[in-house]
Amino acid sequence: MYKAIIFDVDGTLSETEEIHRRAFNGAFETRDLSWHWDRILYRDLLRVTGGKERIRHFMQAHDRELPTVTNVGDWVAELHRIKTSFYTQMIESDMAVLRPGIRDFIHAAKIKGIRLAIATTTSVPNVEALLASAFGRDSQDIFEVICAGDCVPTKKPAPDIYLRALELLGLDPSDCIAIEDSRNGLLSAFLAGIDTLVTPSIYTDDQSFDEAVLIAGNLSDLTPQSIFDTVNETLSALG
Ligand code: XBP
Ligand code: MG
Repeated sequence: MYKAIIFDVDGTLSETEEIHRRAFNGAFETRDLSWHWDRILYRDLLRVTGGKERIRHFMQAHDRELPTVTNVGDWVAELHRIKTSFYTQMIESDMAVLRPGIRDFIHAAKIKGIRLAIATTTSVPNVEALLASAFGRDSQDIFEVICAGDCVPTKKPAPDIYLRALELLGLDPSDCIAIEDSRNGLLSAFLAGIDTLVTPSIYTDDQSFDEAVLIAGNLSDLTPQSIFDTVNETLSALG
C-alpha cells in the first residue's frame, strides 16, 4: 500500500511554464537585454531545469554577449530575482489555474489519509504563491513536505530533490508514487527509485517517458486508489 504521493509543480499542478517564460522575458527587458525567449526556443531551453541554470545555459549555448559585469554568478542571481518577482506578481493576479482533475484528486487523497509532498525545481516563493492562489487559506495544510529550488545542490534530472523529499517524509521509495510532467522530472523520480505517473504538459508532450509506470493525459478520471491499483497491476504484469 502506497503511503504518499509526491508532486512536481510546474507543468504538473498547473501549466505554469508559460508564466515562467513571460517572467524571464520581463526580467530581460528590465536589464535592456535584447534577449527574447519565444515558445519554440523555450521548449528547447526547458531541457535545462532551474531558472538560473537555464539563463546560464542560454548565455553559453547562444553565445550571448554580456553587459560588463564583475561577477556573472551574482548578475544571473539578480536577474533571476527580478524574474521571480515578475512570476509571483503574475501568479498573485490569478494567471495560473490548476490542471484538470488536480483539485479533486488532492481532495480525494486527503480524505484517504494519503500523505502529500512536493519535489520541484522552481524557487520556494513561486510554489508558495501558486498554492496560495489555487488553494487560498487551506494552502499550508495540503502538502506536508515541500522541497523546492536550491534546497539541494543538483537539480532534476538528478534524484536529489526526490531523495530529500523521502528523507523529510521518513519513507522509502516503495512507499510513494511521483507525479511528473517532464522527462527530467521522471528521471529524477526514477533514479530515486520511485514509481512515476507522467501527465505530459504543453511544453513536454514531445518528450519520451519510457521509465514511467503510467502515462495519463491528465488526472481528471483518476483517483489515488485507481493509480495505486493500475501501478500495481502494471508492475505485476511486468513481473
Ligand atoms: C521546473 C523548472 C523551473 C522553472 C523555473 O522544472 O525547470 O526551473 O521553469 O523556475 P520541474 P525557477 O517542473 O521539472 O521541477 O526560475 O524558479 O528556477
Ligand atoms: Mg515539471
